Amino acid sequence: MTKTTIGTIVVVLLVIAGWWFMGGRAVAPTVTEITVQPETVTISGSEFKYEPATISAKVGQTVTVTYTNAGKYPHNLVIDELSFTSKTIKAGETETFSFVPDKVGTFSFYCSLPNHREKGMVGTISVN
Ligand SMILES: [Cu+2]
Repeated sequence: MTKTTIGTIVVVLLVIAGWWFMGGRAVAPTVTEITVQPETVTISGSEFKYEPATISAKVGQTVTVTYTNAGKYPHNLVIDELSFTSKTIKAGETETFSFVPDKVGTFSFYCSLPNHREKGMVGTISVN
């Protein structure tokens, strides 16, 4: 056999191996998701914390929050970077509100009633 023949055989084997390797997984092309599905989050606020204190969302996604005030004082939820302020929710009440993140980043949400943020009523929303 000449070097050229051996080279040709090697190339043919590589092509066959590649075809076999790809055939197992590349069945259908991946379709990029365009529609962002809405997100529903349940948050409980009390003295002086949020539960959960970490939530995540996507840009352009409608985030609907069901917020229960499980504490004794009124509380709310503010996200400065997303220009969002909920109404103030009284003790024992539940409110539902929505916002749509318009930028990527990690932002704080907090209770804007006097001193509540300072006492620890802060959470984090990561938007990607
Ligand atoms: Cu509060």
